[in-house]
Amino acid sequence: MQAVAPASHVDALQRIRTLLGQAGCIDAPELTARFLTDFRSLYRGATPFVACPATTAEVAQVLALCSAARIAVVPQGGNTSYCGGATPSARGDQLVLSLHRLNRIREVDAANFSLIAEAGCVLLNVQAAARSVDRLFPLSLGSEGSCQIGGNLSTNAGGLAAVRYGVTRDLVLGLEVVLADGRVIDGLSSLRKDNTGYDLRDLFIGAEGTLGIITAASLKLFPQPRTIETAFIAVPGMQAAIDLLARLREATGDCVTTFEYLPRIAVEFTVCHIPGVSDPLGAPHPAYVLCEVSTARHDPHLRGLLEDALAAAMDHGAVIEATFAESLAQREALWRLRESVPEAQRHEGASIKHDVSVPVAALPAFLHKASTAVAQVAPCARLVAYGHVGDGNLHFNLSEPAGGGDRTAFLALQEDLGHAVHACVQEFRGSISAEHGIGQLKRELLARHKDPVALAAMRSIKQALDPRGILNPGKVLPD
Ligand code: FAD
Ligand code: 2HG
Ligand code: ZN
Repeated sequence: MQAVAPASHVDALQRIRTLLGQAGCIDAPELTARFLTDFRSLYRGATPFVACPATTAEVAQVLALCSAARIAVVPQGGNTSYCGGATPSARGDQLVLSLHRLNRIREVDAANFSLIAEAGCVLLNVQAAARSVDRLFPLSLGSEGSCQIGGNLSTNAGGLAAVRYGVTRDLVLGLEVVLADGRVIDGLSSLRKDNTGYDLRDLFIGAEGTLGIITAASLKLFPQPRTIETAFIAVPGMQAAIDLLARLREATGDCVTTFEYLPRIAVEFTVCHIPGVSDPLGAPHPAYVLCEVSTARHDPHLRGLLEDALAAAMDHGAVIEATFAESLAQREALWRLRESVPEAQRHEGASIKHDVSVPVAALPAFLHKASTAVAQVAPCARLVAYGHVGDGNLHFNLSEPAGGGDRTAFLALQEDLGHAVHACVQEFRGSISAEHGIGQLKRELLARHKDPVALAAMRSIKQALDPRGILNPGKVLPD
């Protein structure tokens, strides 16, 4: 049911409408619909309208008005996140603030290896801006055609090149942030070194819009890779994959850029459901690694180094067979296979996801233990544990039983399965959310797994920066 807004709300909302004009307000239900549910359709919300400011000054004025009238604000980027962080509550009293019109690249500085992008820039466009001056912005996600840099920063996204370049947090030099009361922190520094007190920047990264609205970011760039080798490698299992990672890091002088693990079932799902994807290797194997190594110089020896390392690994039984991308088209096909896994899994019916991380070396033991634990809870569930093992991050996902089994019974086990997996995560001192954040989905989980002193400190920070509690309430922090 739609909440009845108090007079001050009505007045503030009207002033926001006047401020943003027609171009800055989305009202029609057929247009607002996509802002009101999350990518996985887990949540459905409502909003008075979708506010779409086009400048930082407009964001600041909207926040000042919302703060005065105590209207909750739910920032939204590309709306591709997995935990419902960008979806307003169903009450209809939270204002969705879409950043998509704040989409300018303000500056590209090839000499400083940096650029300044507004929050609503689609990630693909940030990458392209870097490429236009022969630089690399290395953040790379399957959703890069629609997620926005503000969303990437706010979720501290990981993605497919973090093993080499780090997560989003590692790629930031400075931020411009609008605070809850409308004041603006101009932290758009392009400095590499700046030890002038508390690092506020890192507070807003990964805060999922609960501490401030990121309006622009100064980002680190890197030299464009000149030599790239991409291999699809069959391995006996996780232990072999982890051994191989260490071997390849050493052999290539730490040039591994991507190291993604795929169990056989993930390849089967994609071959079955994604048009144009085929199995890169002839015979089936227990598991695979999509590995990319790259250097910023022309290096005719890189392929040889990789081949020698793979041959040595083969002698030790850590590699079964491998194939290399010999063209851009083949490279893109291998990446498509990997990036399509989430979509392919959707075609297999309901899934229960666990985005977890443990220390890289603990992955084999974790996988064994957690697989055994879930098999006891749901023997027919199909485990699809894949992902960014170079970062210790597994998408420990379960698909409903094959052949149209009882979906309701499977979903009823969600909590028990979560307990089983997260108990193993805890045992290995891992994380219950490696890269997808907390949103509204994992708030209770956070309460159970976060150190209580850390949680109390988080609450104090929230109170200090958002005393009226208007910034994305109901997200991240447990009640
Ligand atoms: P949104 O979903 O719009 O918002 C995310 C959160 O940030 C919300 O809490 C929102 O309120 C807040 N927010 C958004 N913009 C701002 C802002 N300017 N200021 C303050 N708060 C803001 N994630 C990974 O980490 N690694 C992957 O490999 C990966 N692969 C994916 C593949 C696919 C096919 C899909 C669909 C998703 C994938 N994701 C991945 C998840 C998702 O794309 C990321 O979390 C992404 O960073 C979200 O960006 P967004 O712009 O869509 O943010
Ligand atoms: C990926 O790595 C994304 O492809 C999505 O983070 C993971 O769907 C998932 O569980
Ligand atoms: Zn991922």
